[in-house]
Amino acid sequence: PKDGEGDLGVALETRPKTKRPPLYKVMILNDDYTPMEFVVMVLERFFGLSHAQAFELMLTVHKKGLAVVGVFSYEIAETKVAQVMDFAQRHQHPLQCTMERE
Ligand code: TYC
Repeated sequence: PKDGEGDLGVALETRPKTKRPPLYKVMILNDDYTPMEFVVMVLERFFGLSHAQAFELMLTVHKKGLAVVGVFSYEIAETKVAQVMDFAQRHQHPLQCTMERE
C-alpha cells in the first residue's frame, strides 16, 4: 500500500477448504430379551457384516452393553437407525439402535 494507506484488507485464505461432512456413529444397545440370533441377523442384513463378524460384534454388545456398528453420513446413519428400529419393532423385540455425532 502507498503511504497512509495501511493494509486494511482481510487475510486471504489460501488453503482450499474441502469440508468433509460430519460423521455419525451408529450403535446398538444390549437388552435382556432380544435373541442373539436376531441381533446377528440385523448386523448381517443392515450393516453388511459376515456371519462371523456379526456374531462377534453381537457378543461384544452382549458383554459390554453397546458397540459402534458403523460410521456414516447423517442421512445414511438415520436410515440405518430407522431400518433397525422398524425391523425390531415388527418382530416385537426391544432392540435399540441409536446414532451420535463422532
Ligand atoms: N442380551 C441378549 C440375550 O442374552 C442378546 C443381545 C445382544 C441383545 C446384543 C441385544 O444388542 C443386543 N438374549
